[in-house]
Amino acid sequence: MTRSVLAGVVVALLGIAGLLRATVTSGASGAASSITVLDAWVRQPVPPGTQAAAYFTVRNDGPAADRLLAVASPIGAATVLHAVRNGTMQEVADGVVVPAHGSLRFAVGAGHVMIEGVSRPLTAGEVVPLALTFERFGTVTVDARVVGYLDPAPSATG
Ligand SMILES: [Cu+2]
Repeated sequence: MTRSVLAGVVVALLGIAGLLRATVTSGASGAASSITVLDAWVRQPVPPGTQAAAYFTVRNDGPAADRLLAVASPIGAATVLHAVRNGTMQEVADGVVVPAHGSLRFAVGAGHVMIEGVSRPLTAGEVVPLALTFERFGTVTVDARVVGYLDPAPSATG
């Protein structure tokens, strides 16, 4: 094979690779989000409390923004998304945006999920399910670890 033919083959292969990449990109640009939920944990209520706060990080590897609409858990009667502004908890009515190729962090002193009416004692170290519903991506269920009310927040999310 001569040098120029080889170069032509390489150019052709690069061209095919470019086409494949373009195809994948256009397939995904039907405004998809790609959601992963990481480092979920729940603060054990201070006895005899029935309110627990849940924290996690949401990563969106997709080309479209998404919105966290609601979080549900069988341990509580109801849940509310809370933001913290000027040191005060405020209910978030219309969800929280997760940017395209970005992340959203619910951390101590910032956003969290308030689980109201926790129906049984939670034990530090146990795992409870959280179901996060996103506008585009649908529902993702994750295991959240219960952290004792006197224990430090996990460093990844604290
Ligand atoms: Cu709150």
